[in-house]
Amino acid sequence: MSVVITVAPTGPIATKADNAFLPTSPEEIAAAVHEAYQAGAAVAHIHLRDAQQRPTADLDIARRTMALIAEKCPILIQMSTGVGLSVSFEERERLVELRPRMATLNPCSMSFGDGEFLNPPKGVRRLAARMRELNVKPELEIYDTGHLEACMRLFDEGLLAEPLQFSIVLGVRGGMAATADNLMMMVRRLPPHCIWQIIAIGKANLELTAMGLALGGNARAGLEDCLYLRKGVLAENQALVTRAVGLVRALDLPLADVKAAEERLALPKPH
Ligand code: KMH
Ligand code: ZN
Repeated sequence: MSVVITVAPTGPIATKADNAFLPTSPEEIAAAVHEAYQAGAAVAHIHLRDAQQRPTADLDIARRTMALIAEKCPILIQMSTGVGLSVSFEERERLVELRPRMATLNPCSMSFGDGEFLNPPKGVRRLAARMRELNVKPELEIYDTGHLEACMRLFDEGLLAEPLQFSIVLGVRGGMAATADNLMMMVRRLPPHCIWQIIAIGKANLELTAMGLALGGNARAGLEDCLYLRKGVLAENQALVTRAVGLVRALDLPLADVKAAEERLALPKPH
């Protein structure tokens, strides 16, 4: 089975003051995604920023970013509905109306660093149902053990279709710590026949990405998760994707191109 590498070039938290390579405008994001595609990424996890670098769910910015990416390469677009801590759930959920092939679904509210990440149960159900109607594949972000059970309840209610696609997110302050133990525990708890990827935030990014790949997962790479290549060396998105692809090659695993990723992720056909 081939391995899917997703690039997450921007995220909701960092700014250019943290890392000058962070792409924030639609043009910069599209260029970074294109470079990541050339380095081997098959999926792009997209957060949007306004002209002041603030997270936004502005539909015009989203449309423009999606169009610029599509002009450059056929990478699969996974829109973040997490967007950023300052944006309301109602604004965030509207992004799926643009019908990206995939979008994130965050099942629970939680502390997120010094802020709050709000995903109210009614809103999550409404968004899951709408994604199913629109054929937008949810990527279920699991930051803690109970988030997995919350997803399984959505599945039992018919709001999610198999194969379920999980991201095991380790290292957010407010969620599970970035440890090998936590990764092993979560992998053991996953339901059969699901698809999963490792998202390792911060310093343990390299080791836990390697471990996730060795355990049979897909992986995410990019400045959303990790601003440094190593201590004191700021990263660029393409270098982080190249590093993840290097791990895939070192493990002698086949790397998924866009077509293989569509199959591996069992993406519904676009409308
Ligand atoms: N927006 C962050 C609080 C997602 O992309 O859906 C969490 C996040 C998840 O980045
Ligand atoms: Zn994100």
